[in-house]
Amino acid sequence: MTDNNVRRQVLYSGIQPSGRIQLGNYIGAIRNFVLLEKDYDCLFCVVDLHALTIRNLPADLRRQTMELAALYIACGLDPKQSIIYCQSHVPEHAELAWVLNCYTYMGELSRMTQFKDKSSRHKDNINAGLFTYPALMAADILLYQTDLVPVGADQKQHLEITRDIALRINGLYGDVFRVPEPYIPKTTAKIMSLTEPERKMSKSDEEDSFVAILDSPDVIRRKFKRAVTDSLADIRFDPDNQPGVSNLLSILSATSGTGIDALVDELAGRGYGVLKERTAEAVIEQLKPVQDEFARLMKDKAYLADVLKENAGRASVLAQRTLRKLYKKIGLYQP
Ligand code: ATP
Ligand code: LTN
Repeated sequence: MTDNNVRRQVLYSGIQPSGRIQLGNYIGAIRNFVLLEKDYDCLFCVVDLHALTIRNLPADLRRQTMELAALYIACGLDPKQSIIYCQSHVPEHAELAWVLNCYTYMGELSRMTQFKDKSSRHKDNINAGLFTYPALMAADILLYQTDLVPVGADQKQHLEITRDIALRINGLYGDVFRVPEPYIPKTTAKIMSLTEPERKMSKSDEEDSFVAILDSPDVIRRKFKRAVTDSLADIRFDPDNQPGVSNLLSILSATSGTGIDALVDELAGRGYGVLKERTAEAVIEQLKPVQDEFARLMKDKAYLADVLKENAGRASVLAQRTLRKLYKKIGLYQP
């Protein structure tokens, strides 16, 4: 964090180590973190406690946690400047989440689309953590007096409930929390599944539905070749009627930097095969430097462990300030 006296704005975001990081996470979230890093005091969290809301094998969860930390750095984030850390290493997250749970209503939580979506996909494991997930997410954000939260469009509702909880507590006890603003990119906020383009791309879905950031070029080509399109044989950007083709155009535009209208003009009259090939190649090229840097970092686990340890310490100092202030305000006796 900066040394001068002017308070820089705080930016916070998190990703779950619940699977292999996919293209939507990259385009909708991580890529923007890198652009914002220089203008804010940033914290980027591996939200491993959130990942417990879905069943993982312990060995997978451990590996994915390390991989996500490495991926943040491989994508260009600087762990000396920004605080890149793991949620479970900073116990204040769980402590604040408990308090926020007591200021969050069942009615609010039951309106969350992520809860409805995940509980319908994991019917055998509709646990209380899945239900109260937004209170833990609010704790992540509010602990650091966050100003800005860059996320994909799917997280908008969770940001709204975070703001509501902050305003509720501030209303009752005076200014405890800064009320955060979402930062949701307009054009690429939602990358859709390759096999069910009406649904968002998600790392916990079946393998062919998403492109993992670490997929090899051959796998990426194969996944795009199999991507669901339609029978209209017309390359147009029309997400309602041609969701598959429109999603490919969004991905191609996001990775090549060419606007969607220019791509539609250029590809008019050509087959879907060409669109798929072009998209696959643009994605491969964009991911190559990230993959190379990731491979290098994963060879140095001691470095990654040091980064996580040191940064958890930096985060904890900040988190304790907010927690102490809140405990006092709400009447928890503090000797
Ligand atoms: P899971 O399937 O485990 O819920 P996920 O792939 O949805 O995972 P998260 O860890 O929930 O990923 O999200 C990390 C970040 O990536 C969030 O900011 C989220 O908004 C963003 N994100 C996730 N999926 C997409 C997507 N398809 N398009 C754009 N942004 C996305
Ligand atoms: N809920 C988010 C992940 C997440 C998060 C956060 C994002 C947990 N805590 C704090 C931003 C800020 C998700 O499922 N994508």
